Amino acid sequence: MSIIEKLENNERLNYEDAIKLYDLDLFILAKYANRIREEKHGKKTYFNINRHINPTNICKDVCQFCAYSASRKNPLQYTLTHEEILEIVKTSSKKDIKEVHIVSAHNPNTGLQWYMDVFKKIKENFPSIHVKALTAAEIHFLSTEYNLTYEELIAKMIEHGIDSMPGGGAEIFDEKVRKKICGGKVTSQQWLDIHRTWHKAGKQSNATMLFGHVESREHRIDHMIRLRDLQDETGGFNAFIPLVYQTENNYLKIDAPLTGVEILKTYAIARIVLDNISNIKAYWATSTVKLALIAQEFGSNDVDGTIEKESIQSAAGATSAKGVALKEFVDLIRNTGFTPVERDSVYNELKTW
Ligand code: V47
Repeated sequence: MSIIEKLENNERLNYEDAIKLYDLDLFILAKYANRIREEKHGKKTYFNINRHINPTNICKDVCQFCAYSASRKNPLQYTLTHEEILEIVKTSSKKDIKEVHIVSAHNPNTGLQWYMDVFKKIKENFPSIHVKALTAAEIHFLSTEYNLTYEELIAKMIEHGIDSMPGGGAEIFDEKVRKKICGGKVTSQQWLDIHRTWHKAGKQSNATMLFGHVESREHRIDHMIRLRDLQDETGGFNAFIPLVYQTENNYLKIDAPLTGVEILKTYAIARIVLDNISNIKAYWATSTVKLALIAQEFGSNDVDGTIEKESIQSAAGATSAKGVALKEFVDLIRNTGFTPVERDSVYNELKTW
């Protein structure tokens, strides 16, 4: 059966089929990706009102793509106190945020309780705010550093008030590429095991993929299929987030950044291949707001949130440092013919704007 026939029949694609998708014309892909988007979500585009907080940039690991962590490329080390973090949450809570998204570097100097107690303090002071925190890369770092199993650490996370896990640290699962770009940190198998353990504890998470560096199209498909397999097993992923590689201030020199067509093809292919992950998020901080809006026509149904302050991608050249204003965000979604729907962190609908 040809790939077009399989798409027409809405069949699950295997690795070999999925590779062929990249050879299709962008607008053919758009037709099928959009058909699935419309079946699942109609014209709704989800976003949330959230605040990103990055408590420390001191990192034991050296990932070649990272411009955020303190290193030779970024000599400005910082570690926020819990009081400073609570003050940030307090200020943001007045703007009606529903979520704090907390991601740190792997700081070996703070002790485990510095990582854990802040979540408890946020929950005690702001019980209605969803705490999305600790990537699988951080969990692996903490479990190694403090000699805890993933199960033990996850039990502590839940006890300290973490509601869901963000999707960071996945990068690209292919072992050879991973060794080149982030050797030494959480392995692909460990990343998947941590999310499996989190899902088995009854919790939900997201999954990312960093693309546009030294990986090939085959590596992206392999990444998506490994996620699809785990999702078949647990059903715990809410969203897949392809992160477009930002090229500045890091060690990985890329001569030819991705074209808009390649980025849109990747969103569309993610929508087609990941038939068991409901939400495909065009994270505007890495795609740009404009391309995230266009991506709505290519299978994606989520643009992340207002963010307020963003440090990881903006350190590598993205224009996301200050987030985006709520009204502007909503108007942009509406003006592109979609319905802006505010969601909570686990995709319950809160308000149609
Ligand atoms: O895993 C680091 C990425 C991620 C660069 O779960 C870079 O809702 C692009 O995971 N260019 C952390 N990306 C951010 C993240 C995330 C973001 C938004 C929403 C969610 C969610 C998760 O940032 C890391 C890494 O892959 N990153 N450096 C860079 N130069």
